[in-house]
Formats: sequence, structure tokens, C-alpha cells
Amino acid sequence: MQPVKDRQGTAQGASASPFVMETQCPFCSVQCKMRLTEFAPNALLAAGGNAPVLDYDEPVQYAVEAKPNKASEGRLCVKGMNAYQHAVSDDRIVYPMARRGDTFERISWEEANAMMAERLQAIAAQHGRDAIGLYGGGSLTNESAYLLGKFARVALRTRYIDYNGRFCMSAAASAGNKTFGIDRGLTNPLSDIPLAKCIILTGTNIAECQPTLTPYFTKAKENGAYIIVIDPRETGTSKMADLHLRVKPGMDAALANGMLRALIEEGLVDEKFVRARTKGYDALRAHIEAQSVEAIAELAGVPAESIRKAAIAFGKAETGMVFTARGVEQQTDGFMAVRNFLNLTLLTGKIGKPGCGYGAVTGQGNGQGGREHGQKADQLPGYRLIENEAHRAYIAGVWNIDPSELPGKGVSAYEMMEKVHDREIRALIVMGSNPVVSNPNANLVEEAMERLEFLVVADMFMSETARSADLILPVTSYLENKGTLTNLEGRVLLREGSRPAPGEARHDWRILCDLAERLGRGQYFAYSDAEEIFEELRIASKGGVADYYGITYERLRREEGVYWPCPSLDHVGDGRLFESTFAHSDGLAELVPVENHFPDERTDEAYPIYLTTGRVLSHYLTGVQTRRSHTLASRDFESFVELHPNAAKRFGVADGQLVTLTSRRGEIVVRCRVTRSIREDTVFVPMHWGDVQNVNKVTNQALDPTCRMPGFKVCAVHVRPLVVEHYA
Ligand SMILES: Nc1nc2c(c(=O)[nH]1)N[C@H]1C(S)=C(S)[C@@H](COP(=O)(O)OP(=O)(O)OC[C@H]3O[C@@H](n4cnc5c(=O)[nH]c(N)nc54)[C@H](O)[C@@H]3O)O[C@H]1N2
Ligand SMILES: Nc1nc2c(c(=O)[nH]1)N[C@H]1C(S)=C(S)[C@@H](COP(=O)(O)OP(=O)(O)OC[C@H]3O[C@@H](n4cnc5c(=O)[nH]c(N)nc54)[C@H](O)[C@@H]3O)O[C@H]1N2
Ligand code: SF4
Ligand SMILES: [Mo]
Repeated sequence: MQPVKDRQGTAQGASASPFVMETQCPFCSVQCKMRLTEFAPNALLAAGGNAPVLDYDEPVQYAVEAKPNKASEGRLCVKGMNAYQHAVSDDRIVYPMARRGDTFERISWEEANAMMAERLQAIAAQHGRDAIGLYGGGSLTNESAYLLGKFARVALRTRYIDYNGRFCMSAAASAGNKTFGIDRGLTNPLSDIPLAKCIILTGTNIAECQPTLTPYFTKAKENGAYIIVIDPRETGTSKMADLHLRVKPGMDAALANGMLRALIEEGLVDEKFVRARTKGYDALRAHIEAQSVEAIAELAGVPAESIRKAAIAFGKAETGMVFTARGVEQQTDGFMAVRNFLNLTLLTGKIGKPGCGYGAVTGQGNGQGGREHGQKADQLPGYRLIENEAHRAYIAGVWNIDPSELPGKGVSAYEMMEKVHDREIRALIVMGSNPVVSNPNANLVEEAMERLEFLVVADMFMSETARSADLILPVTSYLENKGTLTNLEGRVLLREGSRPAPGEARHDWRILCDLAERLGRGQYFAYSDAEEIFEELRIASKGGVADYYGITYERLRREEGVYWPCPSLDHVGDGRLFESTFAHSDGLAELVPVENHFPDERTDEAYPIYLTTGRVLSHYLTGVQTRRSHTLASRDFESFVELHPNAAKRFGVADGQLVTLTSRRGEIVVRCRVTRSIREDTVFVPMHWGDVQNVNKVTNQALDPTCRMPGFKVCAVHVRPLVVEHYA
């Protein structure tokens, strides 16, 4: 038998022993731990016949085992089970490539770095430093995200940096900061969920988006919890519900006002808690008393008696938790809509106690850590603010530069795309995102990419965005790249990266260090390992809101993960926040009156039905990774539109048929799924496909005025049968 080589020619070589990797899932915010074993056939023989029978035409086989861990308690979902498939796929980009006309040509790293330095310096010299933008992502490790922020401010000295988390966590994050004085996704450990007697899940589809958390909710139900789901559609999550409020898309703020009104009518406000721990109650109460549950029922498309039932169940329950996710947050009033659910949590005193709390269910693997250490336009590490003089001075000290060298704040992700479109930003480096598919109004974004003088995309795959690049840089995957990620609970986890990089792929942080060297700023980026970056991050975050100072790799290995804030090495990390005080300087939480806001775009004759967007179980975000996994791709290999039978009749379309879905901005082609599980006035399309199925060609670019979140969850569309042109 010949020794068998891994397809990428690196990991197995001619080695005879199975290669075991301790890792964690690259997808959602639960960050389930797992073990992946890579077997070459001869290694299996060496394993003494205990291994499964192999097909010798298939050179390498893989086995995935879930590992016990505090978040998923040793569970993995179907995405985690199959996450290795994209990482070992033949589609990986394994060397740098430069555009030559309509194709790409292999080049060396030396050439790639020289090209970047030359092009970036030329563009900065001609148009100023702010002509260069950086666009990051919530899949990057804390170390890479931190370094990307530092690279923007210290190596390029541009103000324009933002990241895909703007589309994900910005509404909930800004609401948490304003109401509580801190943004940490969950205010409680997951183990509090089974202690809650009433749970509100609004705009969150945990069963399909964080599937391994579902048992926490079923345990709560076994303990007698009453579960309320607010969603225009029936989902895996609404199946758990005792009460499902099928809200009209975009009307959550109003619905929460209705619940607050019912609470006040029923005398269910925890006055003692409200007086002792919050401020702003009198204004909120006056605002709520001017509303009627019946009027709100009309606005929100939910029966008044259901609104009362939900409010009473939550108000009377001894303990309770509220969870929000993108259904509430990806709205042009996302910031205020979340604040209204925080009003509800606070008026009932359900926070800071076992079984009581709020959770913004974080999305991406490092959605939490990714928003804490400086890849956001207005932010410096440790959740510091770039416009705050004291914060600037502290970080400049850590970075060994003068505070005056730090640029000011930039703009949000979509606004950066507009600046590219306007040719104000002329060069862009994208690291860990596929903006052509994930931004609203994607046609403009695609056009913007073409207008760039220089586009660099660092990715594992030829994403829809990479296709427009001038230079593509191959990066390592989760199996190869060591670093820390912070899960949805605020628990920092260390992901080991033991698989050798395929071909010439490099770690994101390494790419930034090499480029900084070329740009003459190498002395600020002299790291030889991810841990060295983390050591600096610890100091940079010290004293900030997201304080990681007490966390070390050694602790993470020993303790399996540590919660922030963790200000000293002997600090255990706080699982439950706000037991005695909130994070504002006066210790109080801030209540606020919230208007009954309408979505930015309303239906009319030309675009008579609402479109909302979201996810399915087997795919992840823009699908660049999951579409490359044969097991996951085969579960859903194309996009679809869910629509109610009455809507199908109205538009003259049938189940299984291809239809054109059109908005004021663009059109897509998707297959019809006729189902009673959705409201009659709403259709749903998932976000996991590109090109003609890229739902963001249709979505609205209007942004929330505070957090700059786009209203991905509501726009007005038309549906028509696809007309196929026949040629003689
Ligand atoms: N399978 C899978 N899991 C994922 C991801 C994935 O792509 N695939 N992505 C990860 C990421 S980054 C994120 S951000 C999370 C997202 O997790 P979620 O926010 O839970 O997912 P979505 O499907 O975007 O939206 C949740 C629900 O909001 C509903 N909704 C739509 N409009 C409204 C509305 O106006 N009001 C209310 N109350 N609900 C509404 C939708 O019908 C949907 O069921 O998932 C993470 N996990
Ligand atoms: N219509 C609509 N649009 C949405 C949403 C919605 O609900 N509806 N949700 C929004 C949300 S919540 C999110 S989070 C965004 C996500 O939007 P994107 O950021 O575009 O999503 P991904 O598909 O994760 O893109 C990540 C890219 O980075 C690559 N990648 C993965 N890991 C790494 C790494 O470690 N390093 C590098 N360099 N590259 C890596 C992947 O191969 C992929 O090409 O989409 C948003 N867009
Ligand atoms: S996708 Fe999320 S729930 Fe599923 S295995 Fe990965 S981290 Fe766990
Ligand atoms: Mo997200």
C-alpha cells in the first residue's frame, strides 16, 4: 500500500497515525467544542481494525466527536458535525492570486506584499490616508480583530474601518450600552435558562440558529416555564412556544408598548425594583398610559388578548428572561425596539437574579469578542471609544504612539460601501466577510467593488466579493488558526489550531504583521504567535468595559473558558451581571419611552407584500463555507421564498415554481414554497445564496439612526412567475 497524502498535501503526508485535532465549531456564537480525527487508510490499518471500513478510493476519512463544554454541554448540531468539510475542501485558496484581466494568476507572497505596499502607499499619497478602508468580520479571532483595528489606526492611519458585526449586533449592543451601561450578549450564564418560569423569545430562531442551546429551553419547559415566541413565521423555535405572537414585520417596538400598557393596567410593575434600580420611570409611565392595547394590536397585527396574555404571564411569573435577536434588531428602529424589551425586563424586575435576565443572542462565532477590541468605526480595544480623550491616551500609550496620531471615528459598514461607490474610498481590504452578499442593496455594493482602484480580499474561498478583487490572499481556517473567541455568554475560549496550513495559506494576523513591515510600521507589529497578541490585548483592554486583563492562555486551557469582565488574574469572571448595580456610573438602568415606529418602507400597489429575511438550519450566513460542504449543501441546495397559500393565489404562483421577486432596488429568482406557516402579508427568503439568488439585491439600505443597522428584516416586494424567454 502506498502512503496516502492529504488532498492539500500537508496535514497527513505519509504519516501512519490518525491526526487528532481539538477544536471548536467555526460557525455560530455557541462555539461548541469538538474533536476531529483525520485518518489516512494506512493509519486506519495501524489503528488495529477498530476503525470503520474504508473505501480506498477516498484517500482521507474524518471522524467528528462532540466534546463536553459548558455552553453546549457536549452537543453539536448538523453544521458543527460537518464543518470540517469546507476546511478540507479542494476549493480552498492555497496561494496568493493577482488579477490579470478577467482571470487570476498565482503570485508569491513576496509579490503580494510588495504590490499591496506599493498600491496602498500610492493611493494614500494621492488621495489621503482616508482613501483606504478596512472591512473585518465576527469570525476573526480576538487576536486578529484586535490587530485589524490596530493596523487601521497605526499602520494605515485611516479612520475607515468597520465590520460585518454592524449588521449583526449593533442594535442590541448600543441598546445594552445605553440601558445597562454595558453590552455583553447574555446578562446571565446559560445555566440560568432552566430556572426561568416565563421566557420571551422575540425575533430569535434558536432552534435553527443556535440549535445546541434548545435543550436549555426544553428543560425550562419541563420545569414549568411558559414560553412566548414573537415571530411573523412558524419556526423550529415557535414549536416550543405556549404562545406564538405572529407580529407584523417591523412592529416589535409597538408590540412591546402594548405589553407594557397591559403590565401597568394589571398592576404588575415591580415598583420597588424600578424605584431602587432604574431612572426614567415617570416619563415612561406617562408615555405608556397614553397608549391602548387595542390600538397597538391593530398596528402590530396581533390580537389584543394575546398581547395581554403575554404581558400577564411574564409579569406574574416569579422569574423570567427575555431574548432578542435579529428579527427585532435588524430594523430601522432596532436600537429603540430592543430598548423597549429592556424596559419590559426592568419594569418587571426580572434581571440580576437567578432565572432572570436579558439575552441578545449573539450571531457569529466571535460576534461578541469581535465587537469589543477595535474593528468598529468608533471603537478602541476593551470597548473604549475613539472619540474619548482619556481612552485615546490610554491606547496610544499601549501602542507606543502619540494620541494625536490616532485617527477619528469612521462610518458604519454600509456607509463605507457608499463611500466606495462615491470613490471617496479607493482601496479596500476585506478580511473575514463577503460584503457583496451580506450588505443591503447589494447591486450598489457590487458596483462599488468594481469602482475600487485596489481591492484586497483575504479569504479561504473565492467568495462573491473575492471575484472582484485585484489581489486574493489565502487564509487559514479554524482548524489551522489558533486564537481566542468569545461566545454568546461573554465567555472567552481558546481554540487550538493544530492542522498545518494548506499550501501557502497564512493566518490573518500574520498577513497584517507582514504588511505593516512593508509599510515601515513593523516595529508596532512584531509578534511571532497569537498568544503574544493576546498578551497585548489584555493590557489594551485593562480598565475598559470589556476587561480581559485577568485572562491568559494558560487559564483558558485550565478552566475551559473565562467570562469577562475579568480585571485580575485571581478574578473568577462574572457569569451573572447586575446583581446589585448596573454599569452606569450612578448604578442605575435607564428606562426610555419608545415610539410605535413603522418600517422605513411600506407596501403599496407596485410592491404589495412585505419581505423578511433570515436563516435556515443547514447554511451559515452568505453560504461561502456551507455551500462547500456536500452534506450541508445537499439539505438546501438553492434559495426559496416562503409564502402563504392566499398570497400565492394573489400572485398567481404555485409551490415548486421559480418566481421573480422584485423591490425598488433589484430582483432575484427563487423557488416557491407555499406554506401556512407565514403571515399572509409577508414572504420570507433566506440569505445564504449569491448572484441571482442574493436576497440583498432586493433589501432596503435604510439605516437605524443611532446604531446604523440596516433594516434587513422589512422591505416591500412584488412576486411574479419567472418568465423564461424562448428563442427560435
Ligand atoms: N443555521 C444558521 N445559524 C446561524 C446563522 C446562520 O446563518 N445559519 N448565523 C449566525 C448569525 S451571524 C446570527 S446573527 C444569528 C441569527 O439568528 P436569528 O436572529 O435567530 O436568525 P434570523 O433567521 O435572521 O431571524 C430570526 C427570526 O426573526 C424573524 N423575524 C423576521 N422579521 C421579524 C420581525 O419584524 N419581528 C420579529 N419579532 N421577528 C422577525 C424571522 O422570521 C426569523 O425566524 O444566527 C447565527 N446562527
Ligand atoms: N438580508 C439579510 N442580510 C444579512 C443578514 C440577514 O439576516 N438578512 N444578516 C447579517 C448578519 S447578522 C451578518 S453576521 C452578516 C454576515 O455577512 P458576511 O460577513 O458576509 O458573512 P460570511 O458568510 O460569514 O462571510 C465571511 C467570509 O469570510 C470568510 N472567512 C471565514 N472565516 C474567516 C477567517 O477566519 N478569516 C478570513 N480572512 N476569512 C474568513 C468566509 O469564507 C466568507 O467568505 O450578514 C448580514 N446580512
Ligand atoms: S453551528 Fe453553533 S450550535 Fe451548531 S455546532 Fe456550531 S457552534 Fe454549535
Ligand atoms: Mo450575524
